[in-house]
Amino acid sequence: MKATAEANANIALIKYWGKRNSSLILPCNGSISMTCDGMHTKTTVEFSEKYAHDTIIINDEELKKDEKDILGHMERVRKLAGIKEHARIVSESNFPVAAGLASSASGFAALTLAAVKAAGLSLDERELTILTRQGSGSASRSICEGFAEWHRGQKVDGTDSFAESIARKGHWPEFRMLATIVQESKKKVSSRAGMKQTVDTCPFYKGWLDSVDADLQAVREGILEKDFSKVGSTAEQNALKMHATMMTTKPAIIYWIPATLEIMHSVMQWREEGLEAYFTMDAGPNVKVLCLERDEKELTKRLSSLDGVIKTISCRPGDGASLSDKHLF
Ligand code: 2P0
Repeated sequence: MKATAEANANIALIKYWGKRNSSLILPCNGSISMTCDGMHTKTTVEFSEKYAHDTIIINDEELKKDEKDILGHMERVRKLAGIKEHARIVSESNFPVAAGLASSASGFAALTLAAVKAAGLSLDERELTILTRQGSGSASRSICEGFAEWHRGQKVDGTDSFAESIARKGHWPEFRMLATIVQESKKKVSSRAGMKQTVDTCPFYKGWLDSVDADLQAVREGILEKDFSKVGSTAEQNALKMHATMMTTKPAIIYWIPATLEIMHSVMQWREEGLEAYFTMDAGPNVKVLCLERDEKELTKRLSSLDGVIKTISCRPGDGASLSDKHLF
C-alpha cells in the first residue's frame, strides 16, 4: 500500500478566482493553465496499520499545524477506497512554497495520485481531477498534460467540474513561462482566504464573472491556433482584472511589491519596443512572464538585471501527473 507520484505546478492563463461551493471546491468560473515542466512535487504515500495517525513531511519538515486540508483529503481517499489505515506522506518540491507559485497545485495533484494508487483505487483521469479538485481547486489542472482547462460545471454535486488537457505539451513546445521570483517568503493572505473575501466584499466581482467566458474562449482558441499575441494579451488582462477585484475588497489585498510593478512596466516597455512578452501574477508578488522560445534568453537576461529580482525559472508546457517507482522512503 505504498505509491509515489510526481506532478508539476501549473500557471493559470485564465484565473480561478472565487468558489460557488467551498466544501466541494466548485469554482464560480472556469480556468485555463499551462502545466509547467520545471516546477514539480514528488510525493510518496504509504497506508499501513503500523501508523497510529497520518504523518506529513514536506521538504524534510514534519507538518504539525496547517495540515487540516491534507488530512481532510486523506479521509476522502480512505472513504472512497473503504480502508481505515493511516498514512505516512513524504513530499518534496523543487520551488518556493506558498509564494504564489502554485505549490498547493502540484502538491495536491501528486498527493492525490499517490494516495489513490496506494489505496488500491483505480480512477480515470477525469475522476482523478474531480477528486484532486476537492483537495485544492487549481490542483485539478496539474493532473493534466500541456494546457489544461478546469470546467466550472453546473451541477451542485460537482460531477461536471473536472479538468482536461486541451492541448498536449508537444502542441506548442515553443511556449515559455518565466517565473520571476521577487519574494520567497510565505504570503500573508492565502488564495483561499483572498478569493472568499473577494466574493464576499468586492463590488466589481460581477464584472469579473461577466467577462471571464470571453477570456476563456480567446485563450482556448489562441492555444489551439498557437496565436501567442492572443493568448498573452488575454492572459495579461485577465490577471489584471483578478488583481483589480482583490485590491477592491474590504480590507484591500495588495500582493504586489515594488519589484512586481518594476517587472510589469518593463515588460510593457519591451513589448512597445518589439520584444513580445506578457505578464501574469497569481496570489502573490512574483511575476510570470509569458514569451516564446526565440526571446527566452534575452528576456531572462533583462529580467535578471531588474532591481529586486532574485531569480527566474523557465518552464515550458509539461507532463501531467504520473506514477513513479522511486519512493521517497
Ligand atoms: C489560479 N489561484 O487559477 C488562481 C489564480 C491563485 C490566483 O488557484 O482554495 O490554492 O485550494 O481551491 O487552488 C490558488 O487557489 O485554492 C489559485 P483552493 P487554490 O491558479
